[in-house]
Amino acid sequence: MFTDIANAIKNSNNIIILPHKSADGDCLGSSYALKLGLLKLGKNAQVVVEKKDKDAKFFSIIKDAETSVSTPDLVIAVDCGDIDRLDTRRDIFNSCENTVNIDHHGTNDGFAKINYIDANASATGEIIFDLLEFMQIDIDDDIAQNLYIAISSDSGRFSYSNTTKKTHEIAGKLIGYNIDFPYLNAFIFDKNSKKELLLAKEAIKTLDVVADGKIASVTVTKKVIKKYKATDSELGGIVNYPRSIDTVQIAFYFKEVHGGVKVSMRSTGPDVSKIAKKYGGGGHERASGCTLNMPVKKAKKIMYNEAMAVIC
Ligand SMILES: [Mn+2]
Repeated sequence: MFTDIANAIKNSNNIIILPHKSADGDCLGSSYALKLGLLKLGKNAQVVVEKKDKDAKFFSIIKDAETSVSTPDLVIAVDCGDIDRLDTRRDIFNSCENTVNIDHHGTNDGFAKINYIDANASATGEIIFDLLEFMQIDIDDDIAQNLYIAISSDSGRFSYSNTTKKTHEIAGKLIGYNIDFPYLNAFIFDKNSKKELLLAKEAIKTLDVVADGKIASVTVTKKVIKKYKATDSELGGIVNYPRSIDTVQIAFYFKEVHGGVKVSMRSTGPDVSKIAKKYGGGGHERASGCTLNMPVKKAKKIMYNEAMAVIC
């Protein structure tokens, strides 16, 4: 299955890599690991992130090299469940004849010319690791660090149910390189800026628990986002607060956006990707999202009803 992607890469010289919007550890770690690998093959490669994500906190641990690609002959979408996740960079994708889609979201509809989707991978980083091995590209310390960030991020540092024996095996190989993995994990999961904690405080004030404690949500309003000048990167962990309640099966984080609400869902078992998909979004069985063009109150009611229908 990697043959088509490997050939597309071999036949190209200028490659643009596109991680999803609201960039997280997996899409950035995977994209930059792939980029550094492509440079080793003698290709010119550049990762183009969404403008809003240029200040994502992950950039202080991601390893990169200065490059620039103007006219790509290959564009690779990384960790993007659907083409909308490319946001303002869809033009870059659509204007190139040769496109690749590498992802692990089960709801991915295969929007590129060549698609590689493995919903069993805990992170897209696992797929990139396999691809680099397949292409016989030597992993070095910098690539290992990016891949470790990717896999640890999406597997909840090897604790979520998407974690497999293979996840651990790859991670085992990666920590054999010179990477400070305790620091990386602490950076991803334990460290907050003061602003992130204040945002969490605002979110927790809105905590709503229903259905005998099985459903919980927090909401972040436009007003709060404006007050703190909060970025997506700084709001990335908010859904973990309602999710952390011991009785909760489905947790929601409602983020008020222009003209609607961005909904993030986490589940202990019920398949929330079906709910997300029904409303134009997607994701994984236990971690999904969608955007609803309606006021928060209405969105909340609809999402709660959907959740009620699938909780145990
Ligand atoms: Mn991912």
